[in-house]
Amino acid sequence: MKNLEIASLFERTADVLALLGGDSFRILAYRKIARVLSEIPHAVEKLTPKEVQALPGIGKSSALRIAEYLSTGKIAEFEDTLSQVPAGVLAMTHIPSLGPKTAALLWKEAGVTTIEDLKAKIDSGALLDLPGLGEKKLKKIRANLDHAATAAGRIRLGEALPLAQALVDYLKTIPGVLNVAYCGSLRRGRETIGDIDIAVAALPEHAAAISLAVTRHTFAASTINAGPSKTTILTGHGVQVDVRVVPPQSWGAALQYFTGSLHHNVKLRQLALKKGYTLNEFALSKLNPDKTETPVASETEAQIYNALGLAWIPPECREDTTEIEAALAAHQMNNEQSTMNNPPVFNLVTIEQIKGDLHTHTTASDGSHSIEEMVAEAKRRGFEYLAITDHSKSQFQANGLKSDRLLVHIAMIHAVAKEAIKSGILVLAGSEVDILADGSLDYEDDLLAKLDWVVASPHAALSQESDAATARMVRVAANPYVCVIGHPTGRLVPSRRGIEPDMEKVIFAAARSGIALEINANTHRLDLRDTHARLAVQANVPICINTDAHSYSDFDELQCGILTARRAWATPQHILNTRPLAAFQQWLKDRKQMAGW
Ligand code: DGT
Ligand code: CA
Ligand code: CA
Ligand code: ZN
Repeated sequence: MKNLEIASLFERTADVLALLGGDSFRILAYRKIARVLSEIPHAVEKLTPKEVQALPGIGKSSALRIAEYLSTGKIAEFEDTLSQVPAGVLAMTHIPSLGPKTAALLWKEAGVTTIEDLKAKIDSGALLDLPGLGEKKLKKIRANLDHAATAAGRIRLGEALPLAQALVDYLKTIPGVLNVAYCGSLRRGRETIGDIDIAVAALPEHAAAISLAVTRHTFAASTINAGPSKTTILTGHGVQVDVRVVPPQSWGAALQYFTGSLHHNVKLRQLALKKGYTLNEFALSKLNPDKTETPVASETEAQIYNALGLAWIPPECREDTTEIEAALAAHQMNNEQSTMNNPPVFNLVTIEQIKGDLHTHTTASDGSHSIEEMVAEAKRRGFEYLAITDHSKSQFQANGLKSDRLLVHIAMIHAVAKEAIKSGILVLAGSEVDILADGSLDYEDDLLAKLDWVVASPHAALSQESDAATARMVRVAANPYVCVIGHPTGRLVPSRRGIEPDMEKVIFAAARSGIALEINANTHRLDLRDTHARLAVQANVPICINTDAHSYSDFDELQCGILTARRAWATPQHILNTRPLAAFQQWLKDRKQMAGW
């Protein structure tokens, strides 16, 4: 698939244009194209020119550029743009506190072309005379350069969540803090997080003390900026945290603004302008004929969305993927109550609604706890059902079970299940069966028939061609012994791409045979990823949000799976394991009857 290659070319070109002071609309448009290309489920090389042009944000000229890349392996115009800026200068723009403007200044006025060069020139004092930089700013840049390796990268959702939550809990204890929440990509539940954004509501007289408190937190390895309205720290692991203090009456506007996404906010501001308003981090305001502004909404997000004629939009949906259109329709339909209730389309699944986990491991393969221990933990967490699904024989490095061991294991699970059901929890004797490269399963049919539950997952042959991967997954979806396909692409965040089947075909195959697809909640996987899960939601294919727990703490990652499902606009009806025990058992019974199992 060429999608990511082309996306990164558009992204890099946008970076270079920003450095050269190019047209901001064009820069934004290229970034949007990059995002769209990286998220569509189809290989772009398989789309017709017409289909490419029908993608959101892609006009005729960009469609031509993409076609040019597909036939020649490059885009001449972009090559030209890219050649105007040295790679080291481009890399500098990804250092926090060193945006495109400063990078251009350092390059053009001081001849800095690499990060090493920049470090040396700061240390020797050679840059002190540059206009618009100053000693303080240079010190900040120097501090960031030491963390450049991590600061330029992104961290996983599951790593960022506990950090941000700890900071939010801490800030709640600081005098004068009236409200505090994390915003940005973290609140939207993205799989990776560039930096953590935190908004605080407080009266101006408390701002300085709050800023000081942030810089004194144990996480703050260094302070990049400590102003009254914005404080930026770096944690020991090089994660940047931006904390912004806003007046209490601007709370909703600030939450909305700093949650983004950028593209969602751009659309929202356009809508505001069309209605004669302006929108910023302080308020939605009416533009008067004499150019003054009168605030109309700012205290809550719902007030702002409603004043624009929209239903409130859950943060996870704010990615400029038709959520504004949906909110417009929902608000019109439900004008009176929209501030009270979410309209059905935005009534997204919550963690409290999850009734069971259908993919877990024990010491029989590579888990850390016994069957009894996993059942007790599941019960403690309030689950009504649990599937024990240890690895199959091909996963020898994970101590996968050979046929004879599986038979004993099934008997042991059933013995535990007999006791467990008395206390209200259904325990299923399952297996996580490898999907072999050709789409067949890792056990014989007569053995599979003895199981209560089968998760079929790809673990090997993850670099096969897209067409082979499609055939593999379509074939396994038709296997009567499969209940759910686990982590369907086998990708790892952020390092392994996994297989890239045509997801629409895989989802169609799942729909046809009545099986479920998994959102694996492990923060390294999140597979189905958000965009794939959204296709499954649209096709009404049931989704299991499973933790794939190998130990007790893995159950905590359920939250990452929930966020991914919410990014897919999944309501509880779309999620199989929100069903109460009886309804879930009925689904399984129907599945087995239909498959002749
Ligand atoms: P990240 O940190 O790369 O994972 O992604 P975000 O979405 O958290 O982006 P970030 O941290 O740069 O900014 C947080 C939010 O603040 C962003 O989603 C929208 C808003 N924001 C940031 N910069 C701008 C801007 O230049 N214009 C507008 N309208 N909003 C911005
Ligand atoms: Ca951020
Ligand atoms: Ca930020
Ligand atoms: Zn597993």
